[in-house]
Amino acid sequence: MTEQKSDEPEIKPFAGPAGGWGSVRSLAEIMPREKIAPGTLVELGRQNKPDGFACVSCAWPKPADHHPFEFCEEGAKATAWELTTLRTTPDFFAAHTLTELRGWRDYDLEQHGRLTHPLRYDPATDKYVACSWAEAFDGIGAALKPIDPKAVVFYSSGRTSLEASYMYGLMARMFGNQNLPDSSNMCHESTSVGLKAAIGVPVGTTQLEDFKHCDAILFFGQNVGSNAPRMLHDLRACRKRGVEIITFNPLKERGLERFTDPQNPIEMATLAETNISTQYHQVRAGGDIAAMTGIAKYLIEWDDAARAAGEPEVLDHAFIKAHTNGFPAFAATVRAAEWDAIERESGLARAELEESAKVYAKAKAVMAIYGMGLTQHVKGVENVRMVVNLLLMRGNIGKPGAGPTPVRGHSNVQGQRTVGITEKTDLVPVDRLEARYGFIAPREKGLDTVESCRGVIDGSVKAFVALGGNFLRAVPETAAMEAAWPNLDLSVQIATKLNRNHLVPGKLTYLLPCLGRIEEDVQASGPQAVSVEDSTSCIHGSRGKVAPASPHLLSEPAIVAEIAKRILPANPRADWDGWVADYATIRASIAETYPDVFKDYEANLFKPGGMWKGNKASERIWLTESGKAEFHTPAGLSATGFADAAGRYRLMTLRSNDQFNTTIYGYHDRFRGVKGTRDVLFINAADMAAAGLTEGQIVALESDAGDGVARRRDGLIVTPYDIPAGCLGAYYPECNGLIPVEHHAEQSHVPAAKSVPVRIVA
Ligand SMILES: Nc1nc2c(c(=O)[nH]1)N[C@H]1C(S)=C(S)[C@@H](COP(=O)(O)OP(=O)(O)OC[C@H]3O[C@@H](n4cnc5c(=O)[nH]c(N)nc54)[C@H](O)[C@@H]3O)O[C@H]1N2
Ligand SMILES: Nc1nc2c(c(=O)[nH]1)N[C@H]1C(S)=C(S)[C@@H](COP(=O)(O)OP(=O)(O)OC[C@H]3O[C@@H](n4cnc5c(=O)[nH]c(N)nc54)[C@H](O)[C@@H]3O)O[C@H]1N2
Ligand SMILES: [Mo]
Repeated sequence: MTEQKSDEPEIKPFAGPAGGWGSVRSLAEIMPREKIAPGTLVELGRQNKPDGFACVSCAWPKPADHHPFEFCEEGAKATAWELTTLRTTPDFFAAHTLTELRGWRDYDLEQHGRLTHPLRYDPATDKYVACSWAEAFDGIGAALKPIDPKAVVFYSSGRTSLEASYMYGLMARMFGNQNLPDSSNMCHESTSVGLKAAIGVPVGTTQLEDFKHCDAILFFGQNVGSNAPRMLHDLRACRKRGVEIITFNPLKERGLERFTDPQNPIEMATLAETNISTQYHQVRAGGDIAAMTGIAKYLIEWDDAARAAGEPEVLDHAFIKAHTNGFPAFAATVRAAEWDAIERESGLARAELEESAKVYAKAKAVMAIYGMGLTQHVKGVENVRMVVNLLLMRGNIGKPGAGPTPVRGHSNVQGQRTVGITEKTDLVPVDRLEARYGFIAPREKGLDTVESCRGVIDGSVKAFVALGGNFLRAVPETAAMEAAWPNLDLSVQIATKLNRNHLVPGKLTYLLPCLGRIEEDVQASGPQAVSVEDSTSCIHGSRGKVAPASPHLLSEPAIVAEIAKRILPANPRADWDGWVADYATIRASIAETYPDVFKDYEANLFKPGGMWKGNKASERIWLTESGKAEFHTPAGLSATGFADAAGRYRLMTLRSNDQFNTTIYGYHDRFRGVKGTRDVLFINAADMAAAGLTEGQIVALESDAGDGVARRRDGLIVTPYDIPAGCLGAYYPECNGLIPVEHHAEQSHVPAAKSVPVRIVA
């Protein structure tokens, strides 16, 4: 098979709604491309249903009262991607060197289909060659054992089940480190850090039920139409009840504007649409702290006036007094903030913020929904804290219809943290692990994603094991990372499809193919189920029923167990083989380790709507040091972490509607009107004119981080777009090479992918 070329680029505005006939047509393109057998499509009907499988796409909750088809266009694409009948076999690798494959696009690599055999990289021929599982595991064991445990990284991506994650985290700790970075480190770690400090839980406080009780929603930096489309059902139901939805996003994202339910025959036939946002504010990238400060300023002003006039208060003083800390300092800073600075930093007019504040001030229950537009900034944690500040001002946490609602990414990314995938000691019950397994667990903080990157670049990391994901492509600083990777003594990649990371070998490299979640997983005790935790802390069982892509695949728990057996001393208390034989025994061990969270785990595995793990902040019990919810006073109004300067732009790296992270499904970002290419630079028309650029001109971006490192991305098509002045948009992961590894959220280390300092080179 030869590399496929993209269609002719075509960029023109898209007039349709999110969902609608466009999404049906999009699926009609995907299914034949993946060569899906028609019968296999019945699997879509089992998606996100009790006793079905949990969708491998996003982490949006799976309702108890499900729709007949509880999937969306994106979920269907993700399913098709895994069920494809295409295969990347040893013959494929015999025909292509890695040097050659490194010239291919991400799309073309994954488009060859599922990996079928365990592979070892052969430096002599520069090719992957098939090997036996025993050879791979023995090789990995022999390579890892002599390495200082502190120099080994165990990465995981958020798709991995609770069962495999628990085993993987335990294996790392028994081996001697907590170097357990995961995709969450690039994603909602700002949430985990920010919410934990503010309200004592690292997760959102709301559930699906809250959509039935809110009367306003604040919606920051999440592209629902592409990245969590099933939420559109909940938002649409809210709009039908008259709920106000106030959106802050630099881009006019179609899903936040209009939606036609592709599963509703009447809406489809009549082309009926629901307007989603009732207010749409095109905030500058990094301008949310300023925008929220403006809203808070109005609330305080109106509250002063109301109290002076003896009218009902605007702030919930009773709640603030009983439940919070730090309000006076916060209020003083908000009072002192200048409107000029608020308008400049947010890019929004004072009158717009007044409109938002009016809605917020009269709403009785408000949810604040947000995504990467808040977390991926240098001040990403401050963004999250500011959301909490706004909610606390009117008691909008811990009552029906109210609370912070971070929209998690990968389908089990939140769950991985729940069962021990973390570099932070205080997030794991080390005492209980030690008592149960009879070992001394490491207490020294492990490496997160940014620290792992530093370690690869400076050579202190010697071995890297990846349970899923595409680390090299997902992280910043692509050039330095790819240059340093070959110095690793060992690189192990456990994956379903070929990706860029697999093409950059270490001194010894194994590529191990595993089962996907949709496939039947049969072990000694029979067919197995796994489990995942959604964005609202509900845990769901998932049972794959499709025949595996190849007879040579092993499950993730089986692969982890075999590695563990090779690198750990025998320990009868950790029964790796027993766990693999029957995953219910892994769940029993999880429940013993986390008895509060996993009560009656096995009995509730397939409970409709999932088993809720509980949330103290939602009961207004604050597990913070002070025992109260904490206001946080932001140190400044900008979230970018760098100064504005002539010619310096804020680059947002974005997902298209036709990708899942580094997996590129196709070259059609329907909602943004881009077809046949991903080499696009979205720019404000006035900026374009001022810089003397013309539409369609090919330009480069260069890093403007001031750290003396040259970073450059060529070949971008200048595309005038409705985007705030001074901001640029381009696609992730193609532009990751422009992000310095040290450009990350200060407290959470999430790479600041939504405001990258760059300049345009014509
Ligand atoms: N189909 C599909 N689904 C996915 C994924 C996928 O790639 N494809 N990825 C999954 C994963 S892992 C994750 S984390 C989520 C990601 O889902 P999102 O959180 O939606 O992440 P992004 O697509 O990166 O874009 C975030 C949005 O933030 C806006 N934005 C950028 N900068 C700012 C800012 O400074 N302020 C504000 N207010 N907004 C800003 C952008 O315009 C964009 O609309 O989706 C998950 N679901
Ligand atoms: N510039 C920029 N960078 C970003 C972001 C951004 O918005 N901008 N977003 C960040 C975010 S939010 C995230 S979550 C990360 C994503 O980082 P990762 O989670 O590391 O990347 P993915 O692209 O989701 O991983 C895709 C690969 O996972 C493997 N895979 C798929 N399914 C399975 C499975 O069931 N088991 C196993 N073992 N492997 C499987 C396949 O081989 C596939 O190639 O990227 C981050 N990087
Ligand atoms: Mo993510």
